[in-house]
Amino acid sequence: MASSAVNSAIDKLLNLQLNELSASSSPNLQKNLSILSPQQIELGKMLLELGQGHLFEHWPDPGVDDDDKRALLDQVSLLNSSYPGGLSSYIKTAKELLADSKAGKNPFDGFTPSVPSGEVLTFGDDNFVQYEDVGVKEVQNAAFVLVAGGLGERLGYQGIKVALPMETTTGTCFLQHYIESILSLSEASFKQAQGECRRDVPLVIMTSDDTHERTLQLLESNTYFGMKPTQVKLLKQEKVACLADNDARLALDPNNKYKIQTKPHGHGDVHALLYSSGLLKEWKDTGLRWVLFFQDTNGLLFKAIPAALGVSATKEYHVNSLAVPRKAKEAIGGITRLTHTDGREMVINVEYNQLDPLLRATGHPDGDVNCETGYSPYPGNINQLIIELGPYIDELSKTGGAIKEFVNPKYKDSTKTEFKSSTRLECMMQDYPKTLSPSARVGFTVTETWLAYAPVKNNPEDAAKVPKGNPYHSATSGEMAIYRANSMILKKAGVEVDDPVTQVFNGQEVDVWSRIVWKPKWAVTYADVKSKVSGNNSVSQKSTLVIKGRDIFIEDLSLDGALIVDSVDDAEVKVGGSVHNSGWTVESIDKDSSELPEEVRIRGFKIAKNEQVQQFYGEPGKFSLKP
Ligand code: UGB
Repeated sequence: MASSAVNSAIDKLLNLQLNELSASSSPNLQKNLSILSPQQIELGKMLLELGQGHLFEHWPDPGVDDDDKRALLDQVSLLNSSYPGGLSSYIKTAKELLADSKAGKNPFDGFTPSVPSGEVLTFGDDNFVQYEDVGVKEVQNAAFVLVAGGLGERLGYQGIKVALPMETTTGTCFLQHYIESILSLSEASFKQAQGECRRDVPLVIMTSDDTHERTLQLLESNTYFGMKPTQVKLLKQEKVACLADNDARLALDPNNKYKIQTKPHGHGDVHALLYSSGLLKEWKDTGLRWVLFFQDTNGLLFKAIPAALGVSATKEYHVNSLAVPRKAKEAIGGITRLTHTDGREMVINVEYNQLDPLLRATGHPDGDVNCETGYSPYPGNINQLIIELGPYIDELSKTGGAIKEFVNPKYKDSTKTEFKSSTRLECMMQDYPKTLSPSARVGFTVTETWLAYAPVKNNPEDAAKVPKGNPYHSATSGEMAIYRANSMILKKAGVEVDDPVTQVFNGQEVDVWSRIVWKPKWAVTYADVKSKVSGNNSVSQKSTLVIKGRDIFIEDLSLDGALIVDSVDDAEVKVGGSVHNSGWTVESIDKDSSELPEEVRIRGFKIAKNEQVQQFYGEPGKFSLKP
């Protein structure tokens, strides 16, 4: 009885919808109504209202490809629910942005750029050490968010980028290093804030269909690298519909006429995802104050995080972007003060492809060039944002996390009527401050590049073409940057570390420093390093020093070879004396050699382990290693 009532209601609905649709121009959809559910019919109607009738033009009679037709509408349902405001909002914005693009409208119309001022840090001075101290205390009140949905097309690596070894001396991958850094920082933070209850600092990873399964697998097969599984949340971003023309007609997949082609929407999705997940509110309720955003392949970043968080807390910044001196034309955005003719002002990232045209259009005929310092006057955005949670939630409650989008169609010719291939709307996480009120405290913190920024983004061929003097941003330079930073930090702490030698790998000239690597549990701040190094120490250029245990103290060590020391947390080990052996060497390899794994080929070198002193202290107690 009840079911026949439901059936007759559905029939009525179908008839009603059928009549509504007859007035429209999609006979093919109309004749297929009987194979669709009421929800699917609603979505079909919505598409017609949005001018998307072409999606049904090729639909055959019922009985042919019915599952495919339903699958298309299921995909529409997902595209509709995963975009703030749904597909109608997506198409409306797309039409506006495509019209602006066709008219050649400059997104910065009316704005004049100038160089902003921010907090400039010098590694190791008193100011830096103080900020680090404040920052470490704050870590207990922070949540970390890693955006890792990008496929890394520029790098061309087959795997996910967070699984790449950050350096090949120990083979530690980026994700392991990030997690261990967060765990060690929160341990240090807890120790400082004695008496307070201990929190598991949350980590969110934004993934996409391209990275989700493999990220989860990497975590699960490594027992979350020491984090509690409940501490880590994966939020998957969905792709957005591609646009075939200036009328924002959705593009069908060239290989499947029952599928809308989709592409990534950009890292800006992270804000809407965090908001809709409910996590922000949960964090606020447990007393958290900061959200730290970071990217997938920067092995140096955590060296700058404590000080930058200290700056946020001291200056009470609602938004703090980390920056480094930028070389003109380097593929990182420039942090810029934009002043509008109507008086509006903001400090915001201008993306690397937009900075040059903006400067040229506003009285700087040379565009994006270095100034007398040898760097662009605009600090380079490294997309590490520290956002204060309270004001962040207030803002997202208004916007739902939607970020100002842009579109970048490649036109067939100057009439700008047709695209070479479909396009889509995109958004960037650093554009979050664009909607903030002028009273919001938005600042930035500049640190030295060697300390904070060495991403792995470019494949060997493209890296070798980078203009001389500009950073390569490759797996080769990313690894060498770890050794350089650790060598520079030890030097600052009083260790005599030999100068580097210059070598060429995969067509890139790099400085090869001693291969010095330590686990975050040994040191997460400069103060930690200083407290663990004393006396007269020296490390030769050919040396490798790997410190894995927490309480390992280096005192009067002369190293010329390879030394690897590990210990359990309750063991205290003093390492000194003279270590001399043939060590581990950095050897050139052929990047086209099919016998070597891709992780090695993209670097152009491998580490040959010839001879070493290696000690593991597995029992609690006090020990001394003096070979
Ligand atoms: N990412 C996602 O999670 N989802 C996406 O849809 C896309 C990317 P890229 P890009 O610091 O070096 C940025 O591609 O976009 C993740 C800044 O815009 O590596 O060219 C992805 O997994 C630029 O201003 O970088 O440039 C990765 O973790 C500058 O700061 C991150 O987003 C530059 O990064 C960045 O994606 C930089």
